Amino acid sequence: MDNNSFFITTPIYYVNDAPHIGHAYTSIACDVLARFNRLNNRNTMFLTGTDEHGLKVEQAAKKKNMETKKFVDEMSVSFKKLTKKLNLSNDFFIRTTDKYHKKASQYIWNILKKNNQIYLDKYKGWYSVSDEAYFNDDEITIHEKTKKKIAPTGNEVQWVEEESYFFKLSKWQDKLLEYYKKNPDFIGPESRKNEVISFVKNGLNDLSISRTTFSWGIEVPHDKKHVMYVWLDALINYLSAIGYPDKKYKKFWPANLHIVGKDIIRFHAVYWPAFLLAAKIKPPKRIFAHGWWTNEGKKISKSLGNVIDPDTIIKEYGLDTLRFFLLREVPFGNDGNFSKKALERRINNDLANDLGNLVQRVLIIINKNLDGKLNKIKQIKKNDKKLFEYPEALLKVVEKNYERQEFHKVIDNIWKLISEANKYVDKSEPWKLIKDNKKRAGDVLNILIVIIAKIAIFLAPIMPETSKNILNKLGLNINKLSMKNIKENNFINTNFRVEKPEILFKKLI
Ligand code: ME8
Repeated sequence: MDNNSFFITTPIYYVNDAPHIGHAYTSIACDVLARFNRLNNRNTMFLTGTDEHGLKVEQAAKKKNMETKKFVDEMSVSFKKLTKKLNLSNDFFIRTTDKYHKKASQYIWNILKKNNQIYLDKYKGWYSVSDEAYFNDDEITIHEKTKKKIAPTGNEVQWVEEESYFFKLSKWQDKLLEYYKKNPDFIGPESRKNEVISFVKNGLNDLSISRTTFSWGIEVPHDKKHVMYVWLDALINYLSAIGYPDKKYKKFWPANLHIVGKDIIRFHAVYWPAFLLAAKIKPPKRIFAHGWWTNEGKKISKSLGNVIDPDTIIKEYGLDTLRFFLLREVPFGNDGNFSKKALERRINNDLANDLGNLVQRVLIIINKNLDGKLNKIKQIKKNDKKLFEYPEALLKVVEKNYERQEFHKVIDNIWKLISEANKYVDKSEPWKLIKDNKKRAGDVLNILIVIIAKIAIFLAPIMPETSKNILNKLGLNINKLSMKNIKENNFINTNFRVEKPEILFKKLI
């Protein structure tokens, strides 16, 4: 693996239904990390896509009376469209119905077979189509109202008895535990890590990895009756998308980070490393499982009719606002509640009052009193130092925050700089200085310009359009900047004249 590379992935989403705010959340988080790493000059690969096989998808197509392939083609487009609507910077979009992916999956199957990791037997047990997962007897309960048998996820299960290939997962229990110990950063956050470890400690059953009662999947090599278990097929996307089995996959493998929701941590932190170790491929470096969003306090579900369409929120409040809100409101890893009130509060306080106001008042004074002209700073005084030196220290903190996927801390820390800058404006009162000491006023304002430009660079991964907009007002372009500029001050465009700025964020009443 190239040491300077950064490979980040979202889960690939099932195409049984339209994308919603939960999918948007994971994708935005990954996008922020991809953008940050690119700005930090790392060779970045950001992958997302759609998971198109399995019974759940096949049944969804049937419900719509559509031919399955036609259905998945259409549904996949809606996820692809979402990447544009969210301004994702993904380098690739994988579909598991693509040929190269099928080939890579069969290739891995053959390796597992050759390595004596697979055997043929009969599966007898519970299966939840909604979760595409098998459950043990002791995990099943009866639903109070419907009296139906349900998995711990709340989804209905059905009894399955069929011939199936099994993966010798039980054999990997100790090796997995050893792996978690040796690689303490493999699973985040800590609470999920403990959950996974205790699950594995409880003992692992061999895993059924093929089905025979339907055909919407990747054919098992040399046994046409079977299709691969959709999770084996899906997890392999992380390899097939970067060229596996061709050696070029090594440029980005092992992946730096798989970000997933807490619902699918078991598949990523138990099954996936076991499959990989069994195939003699290195596991990814880290898996982070974030929390679950509810809508105004209620579980988001189609049957409750409270699914949040990201498109509606974007139309009402703007994309960058949504990106900001999702990552600011809830510590990454915790569950969160989506409420319009909370969103509006963030717009009014953080965006309009703090960020918007800073940019607005500084640019207006420059436009009005200095003819819009930006200038080199002539003299840094003692009182300027705290603010002037803040960004470089902030960069170190933010890098650490990003390494731990602490987006809320990243934003909180950037806002400390914004608040420091606003305090500096209040204290130095450039509107007064301009009358008494124009030279000093010029320095104060040009110091603020450097700070605002740096704030915009810090914001670029999180709010790309807002950042572009601010930089535009200063005659700068993010494509010509990087995190390196945080450490220097000579990138300001002193040939540029600042125009009377338009308001960045309007307050909502
Ligand atoms: O599980 N809150 O796909 P999926 C937060 N195809 N995140 C949410 C969410 C919510 N309410 N709802 C969904 C699959 N998500 C498999 C993955 S990967 C090899 C295969 C997000 O369409 C979250 O990231 O059910 C969750 O893990 C993912 O969508 C599940 O998407």
